[in-house]
Amino acid sequence: MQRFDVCNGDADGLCAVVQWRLAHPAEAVLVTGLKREIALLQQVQATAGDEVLVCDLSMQRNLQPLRALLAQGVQVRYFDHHKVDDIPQHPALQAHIDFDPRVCTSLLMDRHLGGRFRAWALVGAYGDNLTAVADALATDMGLDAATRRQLRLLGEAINYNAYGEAPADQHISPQRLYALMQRHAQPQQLLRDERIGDELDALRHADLQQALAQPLHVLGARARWMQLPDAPWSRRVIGGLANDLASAEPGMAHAVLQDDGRGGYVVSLRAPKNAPGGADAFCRRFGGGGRAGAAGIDHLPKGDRERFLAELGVARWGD
Ligand SMILES: [Mn+2]
Repeated sequence: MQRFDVCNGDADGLCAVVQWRLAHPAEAVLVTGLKREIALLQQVQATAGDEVLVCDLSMQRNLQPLRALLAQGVQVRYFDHHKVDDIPQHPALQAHIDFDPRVCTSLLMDRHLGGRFRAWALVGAYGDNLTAVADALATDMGLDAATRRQLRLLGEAINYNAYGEAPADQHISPQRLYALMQRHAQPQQLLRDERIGDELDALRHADLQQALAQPLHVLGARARWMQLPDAPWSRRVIGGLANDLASAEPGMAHAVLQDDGRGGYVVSLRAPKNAPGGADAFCRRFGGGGRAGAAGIDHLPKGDRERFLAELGVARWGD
């Protein structure tokens, strides 16, 4: 019998599996990847009687391989907080799915395990940006402000490590990172005994400094934009940078254009925080998509940049 642990390579995914394997120690094949790699279940080569744990990967995006595994007689435990239309009813599927915006997969695992490895759950929750929820839980368990801050930095740093277009953009592979995390029943021990937390935190800040050294251009009264070169640091930083710029100037929309090395740009767009609508519709005009407040374009040809900027300067935001 083989076991497979399948998870998103961000903090929430890794911290969910860490909690499970601390509670249920056993050899398992870890299948994980970059943050943008969601369809991971199709990589699992399991047969009847095998066990598969899935954490923090949209069931909607993995339905086909899930159904195939269940039909083959594989036991599946599924923990996730992304929207899914219909959960297959099958005796071999144990599903822990909740799309309440105040939970993440690490917190669902924490609920299932009765809070046994809660500090790891907090790291996952901080990584998924559930700062207020995590702070409240941390305070409840008696953690002081300095420890809360440490766990938050670790969660954000592990989350940051999952960004990038390719494994070569990552400071450490999620497989190696998981192995370091798994050795410690408490994340505080990892922070004390290993350098990886500090390394990831320092890298994240160095990336942001490089980005903020690029010129920030103003377009009319309501938009600003920045261009980043074709480099690993810019592929890691683009999403977080757009969020930081948006928070710093809530009255403005922000676009970050990153040279993709293929004759165009990857675009990350944020509507003004005080009128958080229209980003998805704007990006759709250029072949992109996303959510009302945060959207993007995978490839904006260089020849379309001037039109993009002209339209950005006069765009209307909000609903
Ligand atoms: Mn998550």
